[in-house]
Amino acid sequence: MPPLRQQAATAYRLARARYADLGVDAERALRVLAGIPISIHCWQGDDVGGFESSGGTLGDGLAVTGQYPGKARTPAELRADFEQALALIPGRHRFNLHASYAETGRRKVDRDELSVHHFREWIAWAKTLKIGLDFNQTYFAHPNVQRGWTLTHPDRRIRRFWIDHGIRCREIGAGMGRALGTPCLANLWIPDGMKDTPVDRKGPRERLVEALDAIFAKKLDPRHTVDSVEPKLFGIGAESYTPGSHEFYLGYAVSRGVLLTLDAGHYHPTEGIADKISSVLCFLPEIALHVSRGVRWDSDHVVTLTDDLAAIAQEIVWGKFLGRIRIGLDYFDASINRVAAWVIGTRNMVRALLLALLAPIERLRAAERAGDYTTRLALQEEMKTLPFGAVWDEHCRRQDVPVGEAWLAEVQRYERDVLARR
Ligand code: RNT
Ligand code: ZN
Repeated sequence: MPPLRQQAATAYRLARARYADLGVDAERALRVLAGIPISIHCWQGDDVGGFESSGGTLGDGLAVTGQYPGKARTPAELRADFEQALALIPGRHRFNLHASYAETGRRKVDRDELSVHHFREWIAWAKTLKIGLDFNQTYFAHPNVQRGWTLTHPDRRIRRFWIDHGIRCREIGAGMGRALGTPCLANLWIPDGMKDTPVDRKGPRERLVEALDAIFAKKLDPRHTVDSVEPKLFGIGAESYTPGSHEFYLGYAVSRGVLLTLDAGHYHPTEGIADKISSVLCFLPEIALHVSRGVRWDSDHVVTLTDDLAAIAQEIVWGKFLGRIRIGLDYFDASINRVAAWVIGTRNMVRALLLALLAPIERLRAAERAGDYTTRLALQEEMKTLPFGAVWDEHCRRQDVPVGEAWLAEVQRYERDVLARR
């Protein structure tokens, strides 16, 4: 048997011909795919821990479960782990930081005092890797999250603290984008909500509008940073009410000209985000995604190649929205090797995009336009057994990352040599 890489090249030649018969250009699909960046979240590497000296506990609507050994304890470890993951993922991607990953040395710097200076090591590292950075404001794991309130807190002083945090974070995003020459997405999600039925649903929302307007008051250069707001239907401890609901932020994003972040785990368990994409893009120039996998609730399981994921990728590709959607990931599993979690989830996101790129979409569209739903259904089902795997392997081969499951041995070696010694 020839080695795997050689087999892959042969299989690809056959697959390419098969796709060509259907009017699909596999070469073009690979070219497009190579240019799609995924914003990979830092927080899978250390269970959303961050590096603040205060070391607050997580909570505030977020929960990480599992005790797999070897999590990153320092920024240097997180960077090394991520580099290992990147070496196993085809394509050029981005790294998505949270404000709680600031490096402040021995000094305690509170969230309302952070500046781009505290991220200079991250920026220098991103520069050497030639990757872009994205950023998230951190409204959890802090003593000023009180009774589940941050930007909607009834106390003006607490609101002010968080508003200042938001302002600082936007400036940090701009600094990152300026330094790296690629606009940084500065995303905002707050955990605010109520466990039980509120009697005042309006007040917190009015306070939130005011707080957001204060945060976004200053216009920043979109070549450096763009803002986004992330709605959520519910959270742990906020089962009955969240002021920052989908309707709230959709209205806010449209009226204020900021992006909307659709997180796959933030809706009713049977409600997918794929169908929302073309709706919100009728009214917003750009959106962001937090691709995640909820299991019964917003559990943030590692992204797998599900029908939900395939549907998201189809909407992005078939809707010709690639230039208007910033694809990011959001999950955290501490029960498996964390480097593997990054690799599995990101490879699946890329795989789903490739599947969509390889669909005979012109024929499907023509059938649908003609009302020929028989052909549409027949093709949709035939698509599922086309030789997709051969094109995927070819992508990995060309991008110089392990083909097939060979990446797993690299992760196991890294676990033995590095993670197990922590
Ligand atoms: C929480 C949101 C948010 C966080 C990260 C850590 O439900 O999805 O995006 O997961 O910011
Ligand atoms: Zn999210």
